[in-house]
Amino acid sequence: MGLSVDEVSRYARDGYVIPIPVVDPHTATAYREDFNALAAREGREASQIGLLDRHYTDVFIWRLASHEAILDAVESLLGPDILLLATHVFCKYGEPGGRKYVAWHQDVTYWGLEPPMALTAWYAIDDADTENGCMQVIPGSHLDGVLDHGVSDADGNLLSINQEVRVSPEDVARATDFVLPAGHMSLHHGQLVHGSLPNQSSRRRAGLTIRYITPDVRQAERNSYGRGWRPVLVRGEDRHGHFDLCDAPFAR
Ligand SMILES: O=C(O)CCC(=O)C(=O)O
Repeated sequence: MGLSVDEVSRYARDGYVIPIPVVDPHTATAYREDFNALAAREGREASQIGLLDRHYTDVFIWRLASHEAILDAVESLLGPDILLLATHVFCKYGEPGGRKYVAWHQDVTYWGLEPPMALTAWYAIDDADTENGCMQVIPGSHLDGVLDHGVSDADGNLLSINQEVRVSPEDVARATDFVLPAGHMSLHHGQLVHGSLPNQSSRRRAGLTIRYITPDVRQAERNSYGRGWRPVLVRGEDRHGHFDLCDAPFAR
């Protein structure tokens, strides 16, 4: 089932939709156990922000990135032709007094895409709330276009090149917390300004970000990882051929 008309118009106005149920609690627990096993194999340091594009190797990440409930909601916003651009785990372990955070930023700024358009699904592996550092967004900021980013001057920014966009105190005051029970997701526009504060609880807060684009978007420059994207067609058709697509890594 896709999004309601009301959700689609809220996305156009605010730049996000939340909460969207994806799987039942039993399945959410199974996905969390899959993540626990992956994190145990990779170690704490790598699991924070180092698990990039693991849908190619870890079947549970592929299952989520190609999940029909997620794609139905994404289709309501992007239309029938959908490319899976990337997946990336953002995991902040519970450490009261910890400093790992995500500075205010827009997703598309350093992705080298033209037009700079993308959509992120943030799937809650663990419950995410204010205390454990859930994502925060500035509603409507996607309407301001692509913004200049600088370098963060605080320690602990988990972003790849320590980027940060300046946000006024008024905007910070009206930021919205993305509180999500495990098994649910939010969707946000690639130009929405968002970030997250340190996890001040003793509970882990892990989320899987899943990035989608439409096939008319092309790679104009390298991304912040110094390379081009290798998307997977997850729904519909690619009539543009802008990317060297990867095959689906696992059967669906
Ligand atoms: O999980 C977070 O705290 C931030 C996620 C994020 O920045 C993103 O989706 O780009």
